[in-house]
Amino acid sequence: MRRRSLLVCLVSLLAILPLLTAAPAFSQSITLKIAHTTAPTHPYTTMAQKLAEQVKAKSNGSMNMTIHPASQLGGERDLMEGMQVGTVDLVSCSLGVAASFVPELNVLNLPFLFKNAKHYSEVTNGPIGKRLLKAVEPKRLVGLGFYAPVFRVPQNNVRPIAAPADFKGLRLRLMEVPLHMDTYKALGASPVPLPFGELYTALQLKTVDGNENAPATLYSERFYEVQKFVSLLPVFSNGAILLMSQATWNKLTPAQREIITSSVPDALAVGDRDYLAMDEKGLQVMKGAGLQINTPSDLAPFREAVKPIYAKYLEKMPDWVKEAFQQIQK
Ligand code: EAX
Repeated sequence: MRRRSLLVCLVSLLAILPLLTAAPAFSQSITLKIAHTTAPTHPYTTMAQKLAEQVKAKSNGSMNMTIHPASQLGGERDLMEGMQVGTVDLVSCSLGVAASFVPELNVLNLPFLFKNAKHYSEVTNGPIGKRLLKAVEPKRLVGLGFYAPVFRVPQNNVRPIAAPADFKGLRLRLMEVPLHMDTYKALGASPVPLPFGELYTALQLKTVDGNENAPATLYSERFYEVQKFVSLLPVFSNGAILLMSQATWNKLTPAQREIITSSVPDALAVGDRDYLAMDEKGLQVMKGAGLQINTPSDLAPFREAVKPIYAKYLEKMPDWVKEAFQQIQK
């Protein structure tokens, strides 16, 4: 009798064990946090609003998202780490900072890589983009998509940039991204790495002479209020990646995952549309505010100056990324 009741206990214990050990699946209704560093008016926010709206509709209100802009939950580094430990569910992050966690993404950060917005979208929405999204998984992240087919351009208080020599001695705020820092050093500037949330004050107090970002962001963050010159030199893609925490993903049911992934394309399309429109609007407003806007006529000397950056960063890459670079250059 004793042996029998022991056996029954053992069998029932084995039966419930998986339930005890599995990551607690989300209950019926869930609320996910999506975070980023830019203003509530920025395309990162309109993208997130579209995603939240679609997910809520497709889940009959059982899946909700709260949007946390303007570095409310921390800078991009904090947000990436937050996803890795599961305290932040989704993040819209610059490719620059994301590549500090997923080095393969740096192939998209190489200077003067993309010819235009269309080229960026074709590459990031194509086989190369799909493979790069898979490359984030070993870092406890889930890659949902790329967007923001716009470019980062320099802005400063000292002089217009028409040739590499014009960067000489310019203290430029950059993201804490080694590839970006090395590139602007190669162009002759003095890079100053600074979290995004501290930039407006640094420009106002003149602890830096300038910064670089998409016209949409130079506008949404009102940096133009404390700057004089914008030079339409597309040094870097200002591409962004939408990521989810793997810990969060693992808690979702297959149906909930499907609702998220099927809602992403429309949300990213809104992000692209608003970024391109706000880039235009931003340049108009900056012109209206008296900023001098110039377009360097010859990119060749700039390309020449940054050539060593390709060698330095590609040599560290796996072969498939080197091949992807060759593809992109075609
Ligand atoms: O991704 O830090 C930056 O300049 C980024 O553009 C910003 O965080 C948004």
